Amino acid sequence: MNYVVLDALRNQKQASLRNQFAFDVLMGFSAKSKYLPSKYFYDARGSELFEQITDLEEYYPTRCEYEILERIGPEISAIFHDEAFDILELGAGDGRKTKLLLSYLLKADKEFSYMPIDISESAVAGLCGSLGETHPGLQTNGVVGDYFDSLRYVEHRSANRKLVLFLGSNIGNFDIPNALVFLRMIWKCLNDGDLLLLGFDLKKEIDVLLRAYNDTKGVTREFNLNMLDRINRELRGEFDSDRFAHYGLYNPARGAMESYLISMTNQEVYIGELEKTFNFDDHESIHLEFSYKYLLSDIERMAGDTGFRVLNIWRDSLNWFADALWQVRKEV
Ligand code: AVJ
Repeated sequence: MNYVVLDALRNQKQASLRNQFAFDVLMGFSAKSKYLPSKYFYDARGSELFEQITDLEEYYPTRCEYEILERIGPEISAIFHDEAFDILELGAGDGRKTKLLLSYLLKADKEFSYMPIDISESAVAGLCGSLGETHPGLQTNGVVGDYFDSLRYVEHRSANRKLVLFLGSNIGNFDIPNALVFLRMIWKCLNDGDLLLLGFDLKKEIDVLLRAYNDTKGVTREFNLNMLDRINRELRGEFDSDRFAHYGLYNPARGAMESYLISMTNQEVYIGELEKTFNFDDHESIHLEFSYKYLLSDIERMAGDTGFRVLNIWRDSLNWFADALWQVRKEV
C-alpha cells in the first residue's frame, strides 16, 4: 500500500475515531442551534456522493477549476526550472482535476513527488490505485488524515521546495477567522519560498449559487442526509432520513452558502453509542456546512494577513472561480 493512515485516525484503532465522531455529534446536538461538523460528510459513501456532485450540470466549481488547471501547467512548471519539488494536496478526493497538472508536469520531465491527503481512506486508496495505472512514473505517497494531523505529519519530511494544493474551494468550509488560522498553520509548516495553490469560489449571481447547492437530481440532498445515515451506521443511530429536508441558502452577510437539515416533524432519535435520545422539534434545523464565496480583494487580504505574497490569480472564462498562487514569505 502506498499510503499511510495517520495515528489520530487509526493507529489508536477504529474505535477512537468513532469516539471522536461520537463526541462531536454529542457536542453538535447539545448546542442550542444544532450542528454537525462538515468534515463528517466524507466517509466512503459521502466521498462518492461528492464525486457525483462534481459531475452535476449545476455544480460549476469543478468545471471552472478544471478549465484553469488545464491552462496553468506551463506557468507552474516554469517556477521550478530544474529543481526537484514535492506536491502535497489537502483534500485530494478523486484527484481528477489534479491529474491534469500532474500529467503536464510529468510530460515536462519535472522531478517531483505527489502526496495526496484526504480524510476518506477510500478516496486515498482509490486515487493512489488509479494513479498507479494512469501515471505509473509518478512517485505517490498517500496520507489518510484530517488537515491538521496531516500538516503536522508532512512538516520536515524532505528538503525539497513544496507546492501545496488546496483546491476546489475546500477552504470555503472554514469561516474567515478559522481560514486565517488554518492558512497560518500551513505557513508555519512551510519554508520561505514554498508555494500554495488555493482554489476560491468567487461571489457571483446568487441564483447560480442556489442552483449549485440545490440540484434538481437531489444528489446534494442525499449528500447531506448521508451524515445522518453515517450516524446510524457508525454510532447506532436511529434516524429516519425521510423525516428531514435539505435546505440550502445563501447568507449575504456572511458571504456563504449554508446547508441545513430541517426536521419535518417532532421527533425523538436514539443514538446507541451515546446512550442518549435527542429531541428534534418540527422545523428545527441542523447546520451542516458553510461554503464561503470570495472577492478578489478577500484573496489579496487573506494572503497578506497570513504571511504570503500573491504571485498570481487565475480565473475561468466566466469569472466564477479563481486559483491563486501564493508564496511563503519568511524574512523580515
Ligand atoms: C468540497 C467543500 C468545496 O462547499 O462546494 C458541494 C462541498 N457541499 N455541495 C463545496 C459541497 C455541497 C464543496 N467543497
